[in-house]
Amino acid sequence: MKITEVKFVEGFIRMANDGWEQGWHERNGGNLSYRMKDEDVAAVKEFLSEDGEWKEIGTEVPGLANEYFMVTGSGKYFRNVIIDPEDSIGIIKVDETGTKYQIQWGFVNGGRPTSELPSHLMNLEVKKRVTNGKYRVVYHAHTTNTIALTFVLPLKDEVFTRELWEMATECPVVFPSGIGVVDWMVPGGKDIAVATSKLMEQYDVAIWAHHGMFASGEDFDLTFGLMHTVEKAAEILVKVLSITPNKLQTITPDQFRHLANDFKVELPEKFLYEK
Ligand code: 2HA
Ligand code: ZN
Repeated sequence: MKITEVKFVEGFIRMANDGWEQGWHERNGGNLSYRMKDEDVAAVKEFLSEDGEWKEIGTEVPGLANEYFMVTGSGKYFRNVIIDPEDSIGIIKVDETGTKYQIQWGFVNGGRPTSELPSHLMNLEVKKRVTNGKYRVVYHAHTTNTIALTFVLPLKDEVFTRELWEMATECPVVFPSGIGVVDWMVPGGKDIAVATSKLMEQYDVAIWAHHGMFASGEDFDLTFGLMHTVEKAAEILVKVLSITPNKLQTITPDQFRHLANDFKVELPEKFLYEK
């Protein structure tokens, strides 16, 4: 069996390619990470090597000590993942202190994990804790319409959540806890990782102003679907705002409360403010 035939590897590659086909990954834009299950590690054990150097993550993730992750590579193109996975993606292990990682598979041409590794691992650590280990995927993409909105909407969680909820009835059901927004920051380091992972304590989605989006979920389908739903809502809002700054009608706070009741989701009142 080839490693690319193992189910989680297939799922990872398919998700990367789906993102590319959406137009969210110009050049080397975006990155993807997956916290592997014990059975995933067992399924690829024969392909893993423990000879690699231990390198600094650039932050501390003690809650992920000794865990394995599949991640996209720094400077690698999502467009190439499907044709050359061994070059574009890799498997890393985090050490027992949660400060170092070792490449155990992939990145065959001297590559290394995504420049956003601190954000990915800190988000995965928070999500592992707050979901009791359920969430395993963190996805970052340069979603066109969501980025466009960061130039015209106030950079506030309440505003992005409410405006995007109004764009499609399914939205509050798909992301009932809402969306967090990070002001413009330098990407690739610990500071933006700390800011994003703080938002991930309560949200499954975080928007980076003038940059892109982070989404997290249980598996590849749910995480891709979440990113897709938010970006679709953003596309509708861009179209609406392009027609007129004033909506003639929309979904009202009371209608959201009614929906929450029937669909058995909890919608925080902070998003249902009167305008
Ligand atoms: O180039 O998207 O945020 C990868 C990125 C950095
Ligand atoms: Zn980016």
